[in-house]
Amino acid sequence: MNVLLRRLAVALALAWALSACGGAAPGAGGSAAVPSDAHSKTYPELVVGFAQIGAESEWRTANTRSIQETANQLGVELELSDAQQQQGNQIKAIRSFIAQGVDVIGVSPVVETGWDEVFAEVKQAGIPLILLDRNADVAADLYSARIGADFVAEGRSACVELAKLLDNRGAIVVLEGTEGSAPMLGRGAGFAECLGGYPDMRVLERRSGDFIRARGKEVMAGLLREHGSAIEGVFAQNDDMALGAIEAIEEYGLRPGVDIKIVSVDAVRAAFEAMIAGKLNVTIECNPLLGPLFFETALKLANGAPVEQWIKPAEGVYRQDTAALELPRRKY
Ligand code: GYE
Repeated sequence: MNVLLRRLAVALALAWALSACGGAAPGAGGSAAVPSDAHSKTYPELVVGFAQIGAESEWRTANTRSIQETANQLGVELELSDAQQQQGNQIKAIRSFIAQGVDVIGVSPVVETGWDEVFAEVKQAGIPLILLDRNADVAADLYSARIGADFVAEGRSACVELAKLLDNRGAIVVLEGTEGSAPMLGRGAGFAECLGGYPDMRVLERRSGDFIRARGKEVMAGLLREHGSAIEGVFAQNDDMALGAIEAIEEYGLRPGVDIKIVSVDAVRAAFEAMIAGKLNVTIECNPLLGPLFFETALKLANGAPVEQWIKPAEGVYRQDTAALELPRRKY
């Protein structure tokens, strides 16, 4: 396709996609409104590089799918790299995107620290950088925008929900996500801060399950061996680890959701199924369907238009009482 035709195709596809999925885009009611002249604008032939973390959870696979599907809908060329949970691989991918001269770079930083040098290289190359989902601990002028959840608020909500389930008292274990990652740190901080208001709720142990179901099961089995039925509540920092913990609790001979209350984060379909079965009590939503917001922001940046520095998707809290009603509506 020649360049002009391709530009037109991208503009039309964008106009179509934004009108078709605008309502479905998380946070669509928020900050990332499309300029009213979007239909008449031409867009450059866009090449976007995205350095994904890996495929550690259902959340992550839904996130990757959303990015790929939106790129297809828009006819944008997407260079997608899978870092298999290694920061070094993400840094290599970003350097190769710079060498290729892509128009916009996106990354979901596996951990918060260690990004200054490579982000400065992106800036030096004059390429806009979007942090998708996870945050990085860098100066604000090293990236153009972050699109992702408020992890601290999610941790606070989890604490409030667990306190309600336990009548404000009880012994809890925390299954933490990847050590040093933004959601692990943020959810942990929000949970701990809120727990300060509940003097009769105490954390017995915090242990990492790396956001992986099998690790969640293994860690929970170990905690049960050590503490047995003294454990009254679990805060799993994602649904996959909660699902693993549910298996461990059943194998131990206790009833998940009844003998041990469980609150987790993400709101993937399997969490709704577990709530319907009475085995999971609450899930705090963290929306992975960030593809539309990501490309909308990438197109704005490629056109030199202003964007907000932190774009937050809209999210809710789901409990057992509405799980059956919600399940058919879930998109991930
Ligand atoms: O909660 C977890 C995934 O960064 C918000 O990463 C994301 C987290 C999500 O592995 O399931």
